Amino acid sequence: ALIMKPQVVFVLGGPGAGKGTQCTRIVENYSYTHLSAGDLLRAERSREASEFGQLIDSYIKDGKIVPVEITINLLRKAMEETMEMDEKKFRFLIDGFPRNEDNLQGWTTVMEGKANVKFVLFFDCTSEVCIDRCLERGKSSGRTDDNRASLEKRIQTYLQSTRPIISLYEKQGKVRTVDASYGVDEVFNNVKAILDKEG
Ligand code: UP5
Ligand code: MG
Repeated sequence: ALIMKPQVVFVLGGPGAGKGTQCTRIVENYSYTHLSAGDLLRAERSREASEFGQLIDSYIKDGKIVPVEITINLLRKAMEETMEMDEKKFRFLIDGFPRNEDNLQGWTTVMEGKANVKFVLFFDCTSEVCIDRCLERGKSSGRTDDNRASLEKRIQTYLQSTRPIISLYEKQGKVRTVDASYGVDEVFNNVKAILDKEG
């Protein structure tokens, strides 16, 4: 069978900006497969035989970014498995990645030429909105990083390491920004306008 080159949209934004929520909505309405780097890392953390469980656990609690060798392998495997099961599934939302220089370098090393990054979908809102949403979710999420101490570190990591990556793509004209501070439906309307225009 003819294997299509994966078409990728990177989905970025602060912790709790609504990346996962909006990706779910996109998948319901467009032919994309949602891969959350954070979800893949959490799944790997809980895999009994994983050699990285403890490392991932401590990085996530500390709001630090896991070494890319681990993340890129999880992403690559997930993309390959998706495309092996259904060759029509070659369009991916990669949610929460790349978050820093190390991530970007790892992506380039492993995926350059093998996948096409169409654009970055950037969910933009203030740190206050991010913190409020994560603390609210923390009442029931069971996530080890939805507490004030971890959140402060996640926000810092986002501002120091992830924003510069978004700026880098901005200079290449590759960022589509959505104001993420509105309600879920309103945000999704703006997402739709972008996807209807760009696929
Ligand atoms: N909510 C969503 N949209 C809303 C709206 N418009 N109005 C009101 N409420 C809204 O949403 C968060 C909460 O807000 C939910 O309760 C939702 O109902 C509500 P969600 O859609 O989950 O937001 P999201 O942006 O996905 O938030 P998340 O917490 O997942 O973002 P993070 O980027 O912090 O988390 P992620 O899982 O990507 O990463 C976690 C950690 O993993 C990182 O800190 C890092 O340690 C590690 N990691 C890596 O090391 N490398 C990676 O590549 C990826 C992750
Ligand atoms: Mg998420």
